[in-house]
Amino acid sequence: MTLSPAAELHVHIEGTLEPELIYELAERNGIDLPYADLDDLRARYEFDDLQSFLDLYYANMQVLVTAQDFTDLALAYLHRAAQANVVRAELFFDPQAHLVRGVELSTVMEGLGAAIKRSPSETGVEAALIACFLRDRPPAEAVEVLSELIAMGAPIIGIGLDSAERDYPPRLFKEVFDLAAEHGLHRVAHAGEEGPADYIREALDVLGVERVDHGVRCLEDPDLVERLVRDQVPLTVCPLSNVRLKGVARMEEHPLKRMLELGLNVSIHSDDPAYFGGYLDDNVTAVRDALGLTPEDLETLAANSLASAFR
Ligand code: ES4
Ligand code: ZN
Repeated sequence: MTLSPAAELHVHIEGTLEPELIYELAERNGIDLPYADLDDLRARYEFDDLQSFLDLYYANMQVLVTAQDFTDLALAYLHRAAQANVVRAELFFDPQAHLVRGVELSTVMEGLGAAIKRSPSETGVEAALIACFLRDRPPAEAVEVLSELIAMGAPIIGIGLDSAERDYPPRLFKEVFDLAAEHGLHRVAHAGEEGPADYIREALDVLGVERVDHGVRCLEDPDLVERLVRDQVPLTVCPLSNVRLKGVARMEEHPLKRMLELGLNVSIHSDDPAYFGGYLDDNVTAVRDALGLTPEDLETLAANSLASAFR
């Protein structure tokens, strides 16, 4: 099936690290992996919730060491995205997750910067970078890291907020979002994935975000839904992620169709495709089959993604 052209607006580049590439990079960098073999690693891709996934996601990043590693990771993803008819990809990355391991910001930016530069000619996908800050790290550290990114002229179009959501309300990160705004950077945040609907409202009101990543728990708050519909706030929904992290019990119960019917500005994305069982096309076919989405629904979802892109 050929899908309509779409924009991938919610993908963590570190979450595109496939088990095979983990082994390849470990070998290249002389790193001993704590797994018996590739199958042992693959068997660990079963999660109970967001935190159980994040534990493996952060552990596997240890194989990313050189600028070349980051370039290879991003280009491998962009080639795969092209197969799903992605024409524009706005890639999240987690600078703090690399800094805490002793990998310099300049290494990360050199590697990812080279990939987005080469992508149009090598993969046909136009790519951009969004630096995400970890809500389970100190807010002051986020300000420090964004200041460094700005000072070095890093090729980022915006900032986001990710990692463990519960008990880390968006308002804690007002300062870094204000700094981003002062520098003309776009702003997005994960909210309403595991956290309450109120975090979505806070992300809009306190952080000034232009898109909400996930946002599915808005459905618990009718007044918020009304506002999101009225303002057509983009919600970047990741169906396979929601099922694999057990926010939604089965794909048949995913609220995406209901969200479309309510008039919310939703689009489909892949989050951490190497961990959650598939890329953008896999997400689209999974929800289509489980929820009986029509060709018109799919067209609306793809059009929403393109309209919500920062370009
Ligand atoms: C993430 Cl699924 C998800 N949620 C929050 N933070 C993340 N970082 C990478 N994947
Ligand atoms: Zn995400």
